Amino acid sequence: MMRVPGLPAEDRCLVMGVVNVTPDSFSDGGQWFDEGTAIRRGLELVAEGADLVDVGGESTRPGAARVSLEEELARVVPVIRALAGEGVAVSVDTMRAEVARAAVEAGARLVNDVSGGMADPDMPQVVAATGVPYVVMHWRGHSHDMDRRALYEDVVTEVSEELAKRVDYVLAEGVRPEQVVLDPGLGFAKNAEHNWAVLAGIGRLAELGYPLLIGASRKRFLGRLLADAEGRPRPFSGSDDATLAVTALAAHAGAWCVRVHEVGPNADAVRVAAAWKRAGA
Ligand code: PMM
Repeated sequence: MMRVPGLPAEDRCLVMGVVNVTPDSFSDGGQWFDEGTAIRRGLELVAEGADLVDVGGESTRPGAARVSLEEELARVVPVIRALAGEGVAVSVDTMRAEVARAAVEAGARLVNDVSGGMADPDMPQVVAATGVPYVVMHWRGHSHDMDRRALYEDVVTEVSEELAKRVDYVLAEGVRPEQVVLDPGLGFAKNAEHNWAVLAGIGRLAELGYPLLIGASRKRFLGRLLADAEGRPRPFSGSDDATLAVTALAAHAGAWCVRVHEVGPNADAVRVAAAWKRAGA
C-alpha cells in the first residue's frame, strides 16, 4: 500500500470515518451537529476501527447553499482540537484555506478539499505551507448546480485528465507530490452511470501515481441501485451494506482509503480485501 507521510501506515486500505458537523448533510444531516455529540461520535468511530476521522462543517449535498467562514470555523475547530487532543488522526473536510489553516493549527493531519483547490485560490499555498497530506478531489463546481455539469463523453478519461491538471496546478503552487491524495469525487457532477464507470476505472485512476480515496458511502447512486419494485430509491440509511460491498471491491482494486459513515463493518471489509490480496500475491 502507498504510504502517506504523517498518517497511519497499514498494509491495507485505510478507513476514514465521517463526522459532519452540519445541520443538513445529505446522509447523516443534523445527527452530529452539537459539538459534544460530534466529539463523542469521532471517538466512537475510532473505537470501531477508523484510521482517520474526517470533520466537516459545510454540507456538499446536491443543491446545498454555502455556510459563512465564521460559521464553518465555529463548527469544526473545537471538534478538531478535542479529537486531535485525544490522539485521533483528524482530517478536515473544507474548501476554504482559512479553515484548513485553523484546522491544522488545531491538530488536523490532513486537508480534504472536495474542490481540489478550485473553490479557494489560496488553498494550495496554505496546504503547501502546512505540509500535511492534501486530498484533491475531482470537482466541477459548487453543489447548488453541480448536477448540470455531469456531462462526459468518457468519464474515466476526463476525470483522470482533469485530476492530472489539478495536480499540476497544486504542485506549481508549492504542494509536494508526497502530500497529494486523489479522489474521483463520486456524486460530484456525476450521475449513477458515471459513478459506476469511475469505480470500475479505479485501476486507470491509480495510474496517475497517487494514493486514491473513494467516498461512496450512502450516496444516491447506491439508493437508486437498490430501488424497490415501484422504483423508489432505498433511503440513505438502507445503503450501508451496499457501501460495504463498494469498500471491499475498492480496497481490492487498490484504493488507499475509503470515506464511510458506518466504520465497524467497513473496517472488517478492508481487512478481508487485504487478506485476499496477500494470499494472491
Ligand atoms: N463526499 C462528501 C463529502 N466529502 N470528501 C471526499 N474526499 N470524497 C467524497 O466523496 C466526499 C467528501 C459528501 O458526502 P457526506 O455529505 O455524506 O459527507
